[in-house]
Amino acid sequence: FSAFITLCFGAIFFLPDSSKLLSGVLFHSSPALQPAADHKSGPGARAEDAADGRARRGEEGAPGDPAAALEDNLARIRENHERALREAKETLQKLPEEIQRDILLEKEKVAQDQLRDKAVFRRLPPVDFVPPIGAVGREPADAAIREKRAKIKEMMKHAWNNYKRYAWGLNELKPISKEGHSSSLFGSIKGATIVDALDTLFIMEMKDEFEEAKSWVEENLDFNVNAEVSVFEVNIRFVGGLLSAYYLSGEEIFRKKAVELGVKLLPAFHTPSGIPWALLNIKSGIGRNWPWASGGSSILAEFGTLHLEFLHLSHLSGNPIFAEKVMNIRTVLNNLEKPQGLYPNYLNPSSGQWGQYHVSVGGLGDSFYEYLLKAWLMSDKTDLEAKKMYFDAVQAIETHLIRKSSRGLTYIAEWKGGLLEHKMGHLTCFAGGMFALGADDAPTGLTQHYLQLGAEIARTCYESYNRTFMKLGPEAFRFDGGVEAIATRQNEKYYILRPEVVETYMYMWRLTHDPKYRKWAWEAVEALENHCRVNGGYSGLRDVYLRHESYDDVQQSFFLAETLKYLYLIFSDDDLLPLEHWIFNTEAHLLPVLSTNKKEVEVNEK
Ligand code: DMJ
Repeated sequence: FSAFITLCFGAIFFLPDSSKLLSGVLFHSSPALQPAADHKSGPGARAEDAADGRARRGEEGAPGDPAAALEDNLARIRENHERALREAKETLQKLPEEIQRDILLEKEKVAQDQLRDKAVFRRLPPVDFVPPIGAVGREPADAAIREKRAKIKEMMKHAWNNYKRYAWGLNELKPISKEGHSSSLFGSIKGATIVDALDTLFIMEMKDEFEEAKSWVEENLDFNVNAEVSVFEVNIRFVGGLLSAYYLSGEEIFRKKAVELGVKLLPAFHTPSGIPWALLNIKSGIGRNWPWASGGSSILAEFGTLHLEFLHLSHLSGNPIFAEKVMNIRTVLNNLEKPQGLYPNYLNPSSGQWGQYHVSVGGLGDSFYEYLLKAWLMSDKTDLEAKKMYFDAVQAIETHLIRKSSRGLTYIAEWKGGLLEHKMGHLTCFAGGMFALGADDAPTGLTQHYLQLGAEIARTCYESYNRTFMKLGPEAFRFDGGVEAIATRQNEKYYILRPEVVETYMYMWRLTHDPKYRKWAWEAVEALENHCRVNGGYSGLRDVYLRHESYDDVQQSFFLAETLKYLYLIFSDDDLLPLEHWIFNTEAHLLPVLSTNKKEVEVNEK
């Protein structure tokens, strides 16, 4: 045993970079990196979740035999832990020189791969820029709507000007302290707010601001940094933001930067299964997973939310490598058995097997489902495999996760090894828009059903806002213990300027033109103005049920990328960014439908 421990410490302290390699395997409780803002898990949360699951045994909605399901789940956890331990032991049975040699070999391989990948960037071919459809719209004819739209543009100016004044070039703004804010999600990459805001500035016709943002990108946006980043966050905000800015403006700098960053992310896929790591050092090319994720797993909502951007990277670079990487993710998923047709949130990139059986349409799962539907739509409806995967998944979600409260509110619960937790996250509220957006292509006879489901989720999420003092929704709300659509735990009462509820209003408005969506959206605007607006910008709130604001002092970059963009679109005519031409990535960045892929992806009837 003592030899084992000595070897452990030897490996960790004396070998260069070995801690990085080993930490994903050994130190699952390492506090060095916090989980992504949207992935509020962590060792503590996991234990609490397990306890909750036990308390809820036999509750309404739990399918099958709960005791057997729990036993199954425990067996799987045990098996995962044993496997991780075996892998750690195998590594540590090697001599320190052997471990060092392995690390050097791995480093060399990564360096060679990076050299090969960089060649992609050097050979960037000329492309014909296709002028964007509906990138700027007309003024709405109705004066009252025009005024509301102008108000939302003024909000964007307030958010932008304060970022510019107090945090220019940094990732985000602290609107109370009036200084910059940096999250570990982007490592030392800078300028998240600038890149996230580019397309919103463009469609709002804030031309001077767009030009200053473009100049900053040209002169300062630097990916040659020694930084460990979240692959998912960097992809949706930076790659997505740059692609969107390119497709709207035709400015080459954005294409060049998007491909340059895409190349930097490629080493994340160097795993035995090709399922990418969650975290990647973009200088060394070494990746690992969140220490809190089940048995060293990658996260469904992270590796499942690269598809749209990576297809566009291949399209704009003329190199298929990006598309190949994400199509391989799909192959791995299609070859796996799915419990009750559901996709667990955790997948181990080394074994290619599922981790814990947790299923969620909110945090950890959400945008994977969104990207299945949007892959279908973005392919000009030729990617039949994506369509099938989406509708199969939605059917399983309806059967096992969607429930109605006793007073008639439809909600999407979380599924933990066969047991339901009757809680819905703010993040989950995007699903109303998703169901409605997919309705047209639903299996025969189900179009109306999915539109209706979208409307019911929109109503539930509206209630989660309306039942608070601030009229802004909490991070999570529950349907148990006698409450409906209300947060009961203190750590779920915050609102961080998230977009998902107004995102669903936007799709529902576009698809139904029911005036209540404009009414609800305007209530959200008023609440933002009354409670989140401060001199230095917009701040999140710690508790939406309190009578007085307690600010979290962060103006999230997605407030400019998503929340304000969706609100602006709700008060614009439909010819601004028509849905049949544009796909919104999960950060609301715009990607045009790619009609050139016809017939490339057929259904895999496995
Ligand atoms: C955004 O970064 C994206 O919408 C992501 O898919 C989920 N979370 C945030 C906003 O809440």
